[in-house]
Amino acid sequence: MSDDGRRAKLVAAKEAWARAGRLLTGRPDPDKALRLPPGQRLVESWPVLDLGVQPHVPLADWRLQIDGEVVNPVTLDWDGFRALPQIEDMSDIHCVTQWSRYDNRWTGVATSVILDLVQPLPVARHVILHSYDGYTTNLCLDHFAEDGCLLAHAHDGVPLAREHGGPVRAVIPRFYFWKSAKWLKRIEIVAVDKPGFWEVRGYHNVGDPWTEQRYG
Ligand SMILES: Nc1nc2c(c(=O)[nH]1)N[C@H]1C(S)=C(S)[C@@H](COP(=O)(O)O)O[C@H]1N2
Ligand SMILES: [Mo]
Repeated sequence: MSDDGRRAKLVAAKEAWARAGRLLTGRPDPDKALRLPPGQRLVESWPVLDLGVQPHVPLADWRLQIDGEVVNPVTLDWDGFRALPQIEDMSDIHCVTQWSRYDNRWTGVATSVILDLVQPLPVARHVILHSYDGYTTNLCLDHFAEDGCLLAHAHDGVPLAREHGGPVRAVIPRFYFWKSAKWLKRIEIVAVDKPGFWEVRGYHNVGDPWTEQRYG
């Protein structure tokens, strides 16, 4: 099947889930509720989810553009990105397709460092993440700036594999994992919200796993 065909099939299947409200359980599991959000199950493996294409971006060609409602728009190349202060953070993954994966150790640049660099204007309220595969997803600027959010280039101490979004992906642990854009290309800071790829296809605009904001 062609890439376009695969993508269309995958998108249609997930849109049907949203229409049917599948996986909504409405109640947390009392034994696991402290760490496992309602309706989720723990996995040891690390599933790969994409739109049927995994872009290959050589480090020499990789750029990250941060622009929009900011004082100082910036385009980083690989050396510029790696020269920024690096942190490590451990967090859990919760995917809307029901799997959760604990204790992911991410290395990269805190989103707060990126925001300090570009200085959002007072009108800035939302962030649109754009990826090399054409994917987009949207977040509140305040949520994007939270502790634990980073632009990651390594996972458990090894460079992030292409299938998981390398060279660099967003990691936004507080929300379902579709908000964590892989193959990150551009961070657009905006005044007016704009729903992204899954958000316009029946998925929730915010995506908090603890209140099961799967569809909306
Ligand atoms: N660029 C891009 N980012 C993406 C996606 C995608 O298709 N393209 N899928 C999202 C979804 S639905 C999930 S669950 C996670 C999956 O990340 P993983 O493949 O590393 O588990 O990436 C998210 N980020
Ligand atoms: Mo997902």
